[in-house]
Amino acid sequence: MLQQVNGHRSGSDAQGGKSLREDLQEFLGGEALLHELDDLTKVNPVTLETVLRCLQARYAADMFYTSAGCTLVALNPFKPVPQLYSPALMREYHAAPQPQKLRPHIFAVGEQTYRNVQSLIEPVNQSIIVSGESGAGKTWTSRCLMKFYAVVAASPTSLESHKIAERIEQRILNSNPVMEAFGNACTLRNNNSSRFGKFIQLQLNSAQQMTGAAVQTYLLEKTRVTCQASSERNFHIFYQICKGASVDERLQWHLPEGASFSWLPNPERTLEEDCFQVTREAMLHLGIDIPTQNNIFQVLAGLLHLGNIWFADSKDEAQSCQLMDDAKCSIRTSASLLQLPEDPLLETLQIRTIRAGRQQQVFQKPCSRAECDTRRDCLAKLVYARLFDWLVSVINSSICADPDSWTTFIGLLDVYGFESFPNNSLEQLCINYANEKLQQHFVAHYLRAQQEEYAFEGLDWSFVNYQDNQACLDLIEGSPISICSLINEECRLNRPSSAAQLQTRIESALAGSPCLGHNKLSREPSFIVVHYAGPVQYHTAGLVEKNKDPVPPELTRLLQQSQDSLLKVLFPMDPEEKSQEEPSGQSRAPVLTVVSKFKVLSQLEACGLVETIHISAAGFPIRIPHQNFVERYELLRRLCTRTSPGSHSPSPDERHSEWSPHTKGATLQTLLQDILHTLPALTQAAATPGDPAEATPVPVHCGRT
Ligand code: AOV
Ligand code: MG
Repeated sequence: MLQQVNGHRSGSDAQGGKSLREDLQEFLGGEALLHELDDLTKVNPVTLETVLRCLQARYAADMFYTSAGCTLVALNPFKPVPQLYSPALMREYHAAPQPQKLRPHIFAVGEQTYRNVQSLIEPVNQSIIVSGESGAGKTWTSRCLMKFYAVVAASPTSLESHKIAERIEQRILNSNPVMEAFGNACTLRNNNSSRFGKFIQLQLNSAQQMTGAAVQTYLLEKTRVTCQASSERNFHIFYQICKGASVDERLQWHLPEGASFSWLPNPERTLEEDCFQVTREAMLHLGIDIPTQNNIFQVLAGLLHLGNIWFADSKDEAQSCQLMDDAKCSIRTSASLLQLPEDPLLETLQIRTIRAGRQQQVFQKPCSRAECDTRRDCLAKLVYARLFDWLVSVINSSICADPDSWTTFIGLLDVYGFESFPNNSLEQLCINYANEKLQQHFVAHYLRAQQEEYAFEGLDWSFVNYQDNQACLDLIEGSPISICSLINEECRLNRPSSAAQLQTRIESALAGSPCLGHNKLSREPSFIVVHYAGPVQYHTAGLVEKNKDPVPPELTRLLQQSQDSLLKVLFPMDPEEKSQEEPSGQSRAPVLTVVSKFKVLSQLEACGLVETIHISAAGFPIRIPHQNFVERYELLRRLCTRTSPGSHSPSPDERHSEWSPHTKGATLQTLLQDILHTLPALTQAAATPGDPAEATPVPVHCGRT
């Protein structure tokens, strides 16, 4: 361990002038073996170019995992590599005395995390954050980790509930196809792109067996239900129903073969028929019985028909917009599938109710065609978002453990990756903001904290510069003025303001931010945020309206009238129900055209990978809290004190100061050196135990954390 630290230090400090080729040839004996370099902290010098070349060589040699200090770099193979994920390999990593000494692999991270939970001193909850751009392989990786824990942390007992006896870990795995069917979609970047963030807590008992799990989701991109960018698709589940339903089900849900739905673009492609069965079986295993499933699919079919309702412009403002001829059948079918009365459904879409004056008098105003469309979309998004949340709660109740049955957990975080399209809106701002926060967490907890720790402990350390994204976060969320606060203020003021005005406000109020750019070439009102992963241009048109996410109360009231048993659960009767209860983030999805591909190079920059490698290579691999260190090595110290004649037994005060974390140069490294130096003496002491009162205390020190 100690040699490793020393080796890393000299490796990265010393020979900065040599080329990677020379250096690697020295290290490996030839360029041909570049791919053998499985730890990026061994690359010398560490630059974007050298790291990239090493990763490229490994990728070409089908080596998809590479260590980078405390992190693991996973490259997406974009092809099946089943041998890389076999249960036999999982067991190999699990059984290895030092899994980190095996080839870098997600299982090594999984196993180390699993061991960290049950550390020698006290159990500590652990979380694994999978980060990367959209399509990088985050969801795949977190699925792999779940499968890994299902094997290595399997509980010996079966559970008997929902009339299905099965292992809890199997049920936890079953949550994946269900959540992905309802929450993932095909985008320009990824055929199975997560359109929500997910944190799953795998709960372990004191024997480190998985007894249950809890899922938390973040900000589903519900706008996708009603609007998909060109070449993108709606959520998978809609296609699965349309392609996988049986003849009877088609009749029941009014989904004849070849029917076309405006909310279902690009239906040709993929094997959704098979997926439907997988989704249904997984739902069944989670306790969602066939009638409930059918109810869900019937409601979703109702939404698809709702999407085929179109209005014609009204010639007279005082008159409601009328339905287009071919939409009449759609509204009837939709009303019947959603078990809603047809006339009130149509009226709710056509007529706005306004309450005004002190008495809150009710006025009715016919909506314009655009307003009718917005209300129709709003209705669908409202139903889908509630259905998704309800599904998550059902999944949670199916996989949750008895609170007394678990003591620790391993958390897995899988969010949507960083996105930049030609036209970015509130959705991308939220997604990229989430990624910016994650990056800050990493910067704060690894890059910054570790270096500050070294400085605090008086180590000889030259600070490694890293890209701190605090300025970008200040721009987005800071106080008192930021992009979010300005958009929120516009929502609060509820005044008509144009996209150009919002752009001007943002640009003048936040002009001092180094992360705010302005694209002078763009004709559309927009602003640019220079994210850690690259600049993104956000269009201001519709931003405020999207952020408001207004849900007309009439829509909720209408859905409360449904006779459908699922909708009754999703929209319970509640006279107090407020109209503005929905979380913000709803919007018409931006019209996306071509996505610029990110290069591998920019991904490395985006991850702060090079800085991570620098700090890891030069840093210390093990950090133990002071108190834990004292407890763990106290025995060693006592043995040491026996070795030197003339020493005395230290008082508690003396003992504390000997172990003080604030001693200059107090590092684990020096401590271990001291211990190693005393080993011969220790052996001697063990052979001829002397009077502790005669021993001199060995000057050992320890790191604070
Ligand atoms: P993401 O989660 O990072 O994107 P995914 O995990 O969905 O990306 O991966 C995208 C696709 O790459 C998967 O559907 C697989 O086809 C393929 N893939 C990824 N990792 C592997 C692997 N280890 N082996 C084989 N194929 C793989 V996003 O959810 O878009 O941010 O919002
Ligand atoms: Mg994903």
